[in-house]
This record gives sequence, C-alpha cells and structure tokens, in this order.
Amino acid sequence: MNCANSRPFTVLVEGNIGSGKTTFLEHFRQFEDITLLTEPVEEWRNLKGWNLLDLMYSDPAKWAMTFQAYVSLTMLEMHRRPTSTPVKLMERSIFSAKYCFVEQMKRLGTLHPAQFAVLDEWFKFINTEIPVEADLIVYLKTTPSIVYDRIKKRARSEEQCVPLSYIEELHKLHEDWLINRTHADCPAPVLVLDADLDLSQITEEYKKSEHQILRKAV
Ligand code: DCP
Repeated sequence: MNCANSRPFTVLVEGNIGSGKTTFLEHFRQFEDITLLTEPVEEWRNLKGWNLLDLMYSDPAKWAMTFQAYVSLTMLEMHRRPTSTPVKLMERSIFSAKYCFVEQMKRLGTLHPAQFAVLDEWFKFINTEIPVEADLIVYLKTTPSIVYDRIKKRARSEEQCVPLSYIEELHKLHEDWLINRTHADCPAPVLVLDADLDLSQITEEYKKSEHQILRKAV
C-alpha cells in the first residue's frame, strides 16, 4: 500500500531504559505495511568515530549538552523521515528527550541552566515550527529495580555506571509525563503495557497493542 499522499498512523514507543522498546518493535517485524524506526543508539555511539553516549556517561557535566543536542537532531530526523507504509512505529521521540532525559539532567545539575535554556528554545521552536506527528504512545511501564537488573545483565559498556537512583528518577519522569499528565501537551493517547513480564510472557502483552497499532495496516 502506498501512502505517499497521506501521513502514516504514527506510534511512539516509550519507557525507561531497558524496558524492552527494541523487543517491542521487533515483535511487529512479522507484519507487512509497517515501518519500524529503531532508536539510533549506534549513531550516538559512533559520530565520526566519537562515542557520544560514552562521553556523556563518563563526564556528564561536560558532554550532556552535546549528547542531547545530537539526540534531538537524530530523533527529529526520524520524526520527519518519509515512509511509504500506512503505519510508522518509532522507538522514543523528541518528547521523551525533553520531558524525561533533559529534565533529569537539568534537575541533577549536569546541564547548566544556560544549557538547558538553549535546549528548551530548540524544543519550543521544533514544537511550533516543525510538524512532529504522533497518533498513539505505547508506554512500556516497568518497575525500576527490574529494568536496573536487565541493564546490568545486558552490560552495554557505557551504562555500567548508571545507579538505581537514576533509573528511579527517570521512571518518575515517564510516569509524570504519560500517566499523571503534568505537561499540557502530551502529543497522543497513551496505551500502557506491563513490561515487567519476562521474555516468555511478554509476547502476550505485546499482542494487546496489535489491534490499535495495526488497525491502519489491515
Ligand atoms: N538516552 C539519553 N537521553 C535520551 C535518550 C536516551 O541519555 N534522550 C540514553 C539512555 C540509555 C541509552 O541512551 O543509556 C539508550 O536508552 P533508551 O532507553 O532510549 O534505549 P534502550 O536501548 O535502553 O531501550 P530498550 O532496552 O527499552 O530497548
């Protein structure tokens, strides 16, 4: 099906670090007529040979701004990427960058208020001037201690220094944004899934979202 003239039904997949966003997207690879845009972590790990993710975790005060500026650019590129399918599934968004990660870094003081102000102006400009479409947010809700264990197990080298408290605060920011709705402009309705379940049970949970996501593709 070619949707060159109509915009795709756009789903943003959100949740804490290690909540299974990539696994969720992979579940939808079996279906036709759906574009999967996984998060560009590999681009963040290799920008002209520089590992920005590693620099950010190694020296946050120095590199958080650079990292988030690049994340915003790569997320915006994904939001704006043309697709020929009627459904587009995206891992994360410019919104979680702003409401969760940049907010967290401001609160921790790793972003100087002046750096935060610059990023905030970028977000405001994007929000008002550049169309960023979202029709549904799938929130993979988790318990911080569970994702903390997963992060330790998957052993992505850059994340080994991340403490449980960081994951707990990020969890609260996701909850504030997607459940408590503390920001006026939540961009789409939110479908909450239990992402604490382990791999043997999670497929059944993912299936609960198929109807809402695929309704435009079938
Ligand atoms: N990150 C960040 N700021 C952002 C987005 C991500 O600091 N705006 C960091 C947090 C992680 C890494 O990038 O160290 C990737 O985090 P994600 O939660 O986006 O992706 P995961 O790979 O953890 O997703 P999942 O395990 O749910 O598939």
